[in-house]
Amino acid sequence: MSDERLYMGLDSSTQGLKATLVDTSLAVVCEDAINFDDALPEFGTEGGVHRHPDGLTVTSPPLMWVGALDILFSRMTAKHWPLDRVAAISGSGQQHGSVWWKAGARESLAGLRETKPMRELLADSFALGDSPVWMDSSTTRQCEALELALGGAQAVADLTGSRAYERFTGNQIAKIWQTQPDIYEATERIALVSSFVASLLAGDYAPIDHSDAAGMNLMDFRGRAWAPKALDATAPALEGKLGPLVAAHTTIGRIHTYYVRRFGFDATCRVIAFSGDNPNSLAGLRLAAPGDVAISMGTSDTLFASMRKPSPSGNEGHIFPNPVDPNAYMGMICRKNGSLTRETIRDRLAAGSWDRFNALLEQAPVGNSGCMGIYLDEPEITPPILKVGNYRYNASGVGVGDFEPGTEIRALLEGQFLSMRLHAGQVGIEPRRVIATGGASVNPAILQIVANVFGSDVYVTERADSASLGAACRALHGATCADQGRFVPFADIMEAATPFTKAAAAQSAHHATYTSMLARMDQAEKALAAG
Ligand code: ADP
Ligand code: XUL
Repeated sequence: MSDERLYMGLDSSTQGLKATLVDTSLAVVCEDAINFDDALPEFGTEGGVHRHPDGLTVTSPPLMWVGALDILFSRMTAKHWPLDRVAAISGSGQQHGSVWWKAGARESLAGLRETKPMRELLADSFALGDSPVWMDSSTTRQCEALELALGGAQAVADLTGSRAYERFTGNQIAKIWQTQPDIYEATERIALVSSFVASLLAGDYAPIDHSDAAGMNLMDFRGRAWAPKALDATAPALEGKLGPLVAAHTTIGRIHTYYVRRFGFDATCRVIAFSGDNPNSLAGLRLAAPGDVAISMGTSDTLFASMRKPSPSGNEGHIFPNPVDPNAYMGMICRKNGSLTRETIRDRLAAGSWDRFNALLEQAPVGNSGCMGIYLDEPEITPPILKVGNYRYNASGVGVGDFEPGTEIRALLEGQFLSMRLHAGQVGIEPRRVIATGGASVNPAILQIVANVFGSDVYVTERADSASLGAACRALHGATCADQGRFVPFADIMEAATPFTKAAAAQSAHHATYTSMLARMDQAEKALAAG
């Protein structure tokens, strides 16, 4: 039996909880995942969330995330994962979601007893039973107020890295303070999903890391400190409820004895600060070279790249501190209508089969003979279009009611990635090489469209789960920094990682077809955004 040290990454995402265990050469030793809807049906979520009747509010119960951790760790011991060899754990959480710990929760965390599931021990620890998550778009009023208080959208972006966005945690906090002040008062600590899961492992409130904190509209993203002006414009006495900020490679504590006694972890196992799913994916995909761009197709579709000189925009896109390089940043755009919107059309036209979906796609030619579509099941983030609906345009740009199945599927996919290219360009991201990840990155037909729309070859990693893999790599990075008592460059850690595989090559004629469609997509989106 080897006694080599292992490193664990957890990813508490929108739809499920995943775990990846790697060795020091970053080879995956074990992995597992559970889906919230299937494993914890008693919480009544769909796609991991509760959608409220207003069409804007979207929440998830934090106790479900706790229950998922109970189940996943129990499965690890049942499958004999070598948990006693885990030297460090880090993790990833869907960004922006907040967890509202009630006064007294800190004692419950510290006093976790291994005789019971965590879910029972923490059942009474939340001031808010249903947490706002990133899909929520109900805080337009609070966003307007923040921009007014700070001197406009560009001023908010210059300070925090993004203009005010509905899902960003500060605006969600402002809404709770204004509409449910008793809940705000009863709250001792507001965590992000990432720092929340870290708290469960460390048995104490965990600090928020700089990268995920940049998704709150509350931090000075260059100074990496809470911005007093933004805090004051959000809610009273907020800093005390947010706690400290740390760099993502920081050791925040050792694993709580609960996990040692119940699941067999070693008592010296470090907990490294958790971060958001997109920052973790950036780490897992080791994006460092200029022009290396990741497209993550999970519940949301995101596009991001590492950057040295950030130029935050008052119109769109986000800048976060880079989670593995204290001197760098990451630029990102996020589309809400990603995998779930593809699933809606797959279920309607292809009886739930991705193979059938891909076969129908091939019935329509590249460029779709000029037909285009914008499909919004949810209010969109990029571009900001709050009115949901399916918008179809014929080759002359005239709106039409429906398309043949093949044309419909092609219009959906081409529209999603044309839009992504358009907005990536607007925040100064120009891909030379695309690395694809997330659930939909296993689909070769989707990857071919991505390659042709962007005119870049598309690469994939061995596994589509870059967030939990990235978290495992960050666990190794954080532990190495702590052991050596200095910041070790992340590239040194990642030297052992397997190279990417080319999965789709760009075809220049098709790329030209897509380039010629961009202006029409821009026009159509602007018309919808203007209402
Ligand atoms: P998240 O991390 O946001 O929970 P994942 O990265 O796990 O999401 O991606 C889940 C999504 O992957 C599902 O919603 C599903 O639509 C999509 N997916 C899985 N397999 C395929 C496929 N073959 N083609 C397209 N999409 C797929
Ligand atoms: C990013 C965003 C989503 C979530 C869930 O800003 O809102 O990508 O992180 O994946």
